[in-house]
Amino acid sequence: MVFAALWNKIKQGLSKTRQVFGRLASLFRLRGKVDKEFLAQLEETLYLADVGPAATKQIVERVRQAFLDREITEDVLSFVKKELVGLLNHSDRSLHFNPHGPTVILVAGVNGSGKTTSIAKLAYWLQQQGKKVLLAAADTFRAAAVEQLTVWSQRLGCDIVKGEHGSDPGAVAHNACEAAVARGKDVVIVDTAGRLQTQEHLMRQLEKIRRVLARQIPGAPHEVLLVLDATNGQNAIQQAESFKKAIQCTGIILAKLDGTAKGGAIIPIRQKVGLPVKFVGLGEKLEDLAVFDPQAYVDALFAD
Ligand SMILES: Nc1nc2c(ncn2[C@@H]2O[C@H](COP(=O)(O)OP(=O)(O)OP(=O)(O)O)[C@@H](O)[C@H]2O)c(=O)[nH]1
Ligand SMILES: [Mg+2]
Repeated sequence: MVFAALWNKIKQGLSKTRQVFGRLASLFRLRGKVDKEFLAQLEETLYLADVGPAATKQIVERVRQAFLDREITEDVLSFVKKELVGLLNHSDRSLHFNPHGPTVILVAGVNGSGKTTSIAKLAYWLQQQGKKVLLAAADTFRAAAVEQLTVWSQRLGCDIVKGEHGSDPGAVAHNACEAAVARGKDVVIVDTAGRLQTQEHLMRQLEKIRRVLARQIPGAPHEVLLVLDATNGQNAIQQAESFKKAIQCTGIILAKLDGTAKGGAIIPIRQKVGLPVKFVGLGEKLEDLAVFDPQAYVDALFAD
């Protein structure tokens, strides 16, 4: 996507969160000084945006130390932006590709977090880069789940491997890898059934799918992406912590950012969980996925 179009999409997708951060921008304009009152308002705004207690405290403290009793200049805003970008940076944000054969991406998350839709969007994004994608419908738990992914595969014009309703998801994963190798595909994306991190047997099932993939293709899964629903705000953090422990996730897709003012939650997700956010979901259409870029994200939060 051209940069201007992507920029507009991020801005538009973040419109609810931007309303909260817009208050910060007017706060900078209205108050003449960084004083106690200013710091209290800064704290409240960051809190409202779901930036979380730890990061909020850290930012307020840094601003206090750097600017207390000083006139408000553009510097305060750029200082806060720089702090936010710093909190979001992660050296490992790019997608890991397998240089020797198909890249396997396993996708997991709680029920309804946006996995299947994000998979379709990710497949589209990869296709735009000339990659040949194969989808694996390993959510055999619900018949409708296979249908949903099938409809997406038809729209995308890509292959799909599926199993009978109720069949073993590991077998679907196995067949998908075989098909991808035989047909010379570049990327296999494996959809899985939604599960709660507390459902141990279902978490073990994910672990099994993972082992099947590893046996089929060296180094697989090359990515284990956890899809989080941004509207869950702080609750998403607990999910991320448990999933990370159970299935060694490599990154996060933060979906549904367009539907929430809790876009600031991306900061504690990064800070507390320590997993990089690799993509953000900004709507329900195929084009509504963006590679996560901390600078663009923070700029968009404060954009008019
Ligand atoms: N607004 C918006 N809606 C989204 C986004 N991603 C997913 N959705 C919607 O969220 C709902 C659930 O999405 P799915 O992709 O089916 O979620 P899932 O995690 O696969 O659900 P299960 O397979 O039932 O666990 C659907 O109505 C999607 O259209 C997004 O980025 N923005
Ligand atoms: Mg699904």
